[in-house]
Amino acid sequence: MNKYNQFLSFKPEVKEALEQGLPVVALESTIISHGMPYPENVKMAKKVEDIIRSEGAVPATIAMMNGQIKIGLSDDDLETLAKASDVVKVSRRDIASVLARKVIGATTVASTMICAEMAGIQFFVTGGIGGVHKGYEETLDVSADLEELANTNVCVICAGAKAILDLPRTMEYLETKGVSVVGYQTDILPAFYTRESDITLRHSVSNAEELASMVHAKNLLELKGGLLVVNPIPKSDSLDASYINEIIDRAVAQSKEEGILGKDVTPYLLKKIVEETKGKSLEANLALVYNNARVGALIAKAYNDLT
Ligand code: PSU
Ligand code: MN
Repeated sequence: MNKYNQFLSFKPEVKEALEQGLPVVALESTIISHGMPYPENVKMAKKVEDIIRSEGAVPATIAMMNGQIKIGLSDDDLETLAKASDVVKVSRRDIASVLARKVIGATTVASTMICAEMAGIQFFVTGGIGGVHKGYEETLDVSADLEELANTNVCVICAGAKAILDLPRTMEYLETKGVSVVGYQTDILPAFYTRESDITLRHSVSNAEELASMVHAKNLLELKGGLLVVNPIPKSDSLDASYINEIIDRAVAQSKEEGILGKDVTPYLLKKIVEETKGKSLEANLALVYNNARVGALIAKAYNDLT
């Protein structure tokens, strides 16, 4: 299909959709392997794909196996990613090593964007992105997701970034890098478990068609980089802000005490928060991913209708 072919292995459903010019939505796999516990993770992965199909688009969950970048996974692949304990969390810097060593890799937002672009997929649905971590002055912990949004032309649909991150600094970073952050039916940056943060957005759309025409303009102008759509968690599934933020602050403090560093920080915090909320955060996480899947499929379809 293209020059990356040697490393890309397409699921037939995805290959046909791309060849026929049908709307395709990419999905990441770190959320499966490192973002949620088993078996909720595999249930989530399948349901997200079903939602995308039922909205008239084709899902392509991305991961690395046997030296190949898989664009679209079988049920067995999803089960492996959900269960295996030795899955590598793959960001940009890990891609070449994981492919060369032929080990199993789960892709983050950053690496899923890279692979989606290689595969010719423009839209990508996830839960939340990585960003500037709290206390970054000490650690320099800034997710590679932000740099990827600056450079790679994929539209990412998420529910904002959760308060494990420093949201104002995350937004400053995106502003510096020229990334449009667009509220889907909101003027306020959603904070993952909650519908609102303290941050007002510069751009918002009221429907998928408006968003699709933004992506269209950006593509015609060949403006480099991604576009971040932030879609608030449904009201009925959102958590109380003071309740969840207190738990998050404790988890962050504990991660510092335990000296958690590098790529282990985000999975550590996600796990701690699920434990501390006795699964309530997981329920919210599932609900927002499903909501993003629906909106992502609508946007991919609207873009297709436009081009
Ligand atoms: N935020 C979530 N859930 C997740 C992640 C982030 O609410 O599962 C995952 C995504 O794969 C994201 C990655 O790309 O964590 C960011 O990790 P890091 O902070 O190490 O870049
Ligand atoms: Mn980091």
